[in-house]
Amino acid sequence: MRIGITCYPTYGGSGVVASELGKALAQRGHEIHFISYSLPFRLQHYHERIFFHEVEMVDYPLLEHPPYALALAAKMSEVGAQVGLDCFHVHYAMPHAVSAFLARAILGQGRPKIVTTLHGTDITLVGNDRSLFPMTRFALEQSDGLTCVSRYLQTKTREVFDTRRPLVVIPNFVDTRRFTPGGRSDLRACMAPHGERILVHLSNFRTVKRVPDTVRIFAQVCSVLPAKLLLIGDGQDRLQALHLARSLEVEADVIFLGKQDDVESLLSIADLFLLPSQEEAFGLAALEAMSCAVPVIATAVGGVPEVVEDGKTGFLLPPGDVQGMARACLALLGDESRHAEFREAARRRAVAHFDSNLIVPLYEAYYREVVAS
Ligand code: GMT
Repeated sequence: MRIGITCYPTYGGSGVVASELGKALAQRGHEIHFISYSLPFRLQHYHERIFFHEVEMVDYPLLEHPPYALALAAKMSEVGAQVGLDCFHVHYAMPHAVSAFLARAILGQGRPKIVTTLHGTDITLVGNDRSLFPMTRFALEQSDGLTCVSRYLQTKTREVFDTRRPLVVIPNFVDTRRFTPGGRSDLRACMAPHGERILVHLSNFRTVKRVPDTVRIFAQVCSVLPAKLLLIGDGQDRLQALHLARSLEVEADVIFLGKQDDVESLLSIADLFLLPSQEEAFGLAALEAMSCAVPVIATAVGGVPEVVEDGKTGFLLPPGDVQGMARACLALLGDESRHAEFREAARRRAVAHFDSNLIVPLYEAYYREVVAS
């Protein structure tokens, strides 16, 4: 098939899913056309059968806010006509599903079909905003196929939009051959030169991730045993996390790595992964950590319990329960055999339920169904 994929190319789960899906589909022989305002960050290298079409924004003084949704629609229709796409697969409803609707209207042939994948905040925050609500609902109704990344998000979307449209759950996935246990010893020695335990957090540092809680949890762990905290990513709450690390006197042990491409190398040297989010439709970073045999200490919110099994592959606590999460970290770090059990269970779960070879064929089958409909 020829598939046009649109996503936010920035550091975020939906862009990661779109990029990894595009790469996996290309490997399976499909022709993939990314249509986005810049190259998604996990697509920096050349991949056979993957093409990139940049959405160019008009720069004119009258247009104080460049019309991204329209520029995207124009580019989507151009690519659709040029290569004869079977399907537009848009990640994140707003405004991508609206742009796809416009592009198809411009092409005027009822093709390409539109598949929209919902990732979380497109429904829970953006789509739920009063001003955008009717537009989001319209876009969902005009899509030929709708998928979401967890059962939680399926229920939430039905609740918020009161829609009866079929909404298929296709969970996020991980390449378990790339995200593997047993990290590089040189990297471990560089991050934790005295054999300290390594805790990792990876996100876009938005408020919903509660990054300051990550630092608070770490400070409690650090007061009991030597440890390092690796913070991967960047965003609005980075400075707050930095100041907090300073005031809790753990700054020397918190390593702000910023945005990183090769997250598998960093995750695979970790002892624990921390995800204390306020809300999380899935928790892709937690799954990637599990694939590297890293147990997850997280909050029991949204779709996280569908990924992390409480008491088996990690521990789930209420949002804001910093003490509880710190205790959970110490319970595992202080008991070697239990930690090893959790490590194995985490890896097993990622391989058995979320491997890309299991999930990508679900997308392929869904495209075929939508294109044939
Ligand atoms: O988590 C973010 O802030 C980024 C956001 C996105 O759309 O890029 O992530 C959402 O999609 C990810 C991939 O499906 C999910 O793993 C995240 O749980 C979800 N984030 C939230 O629901 C807050």
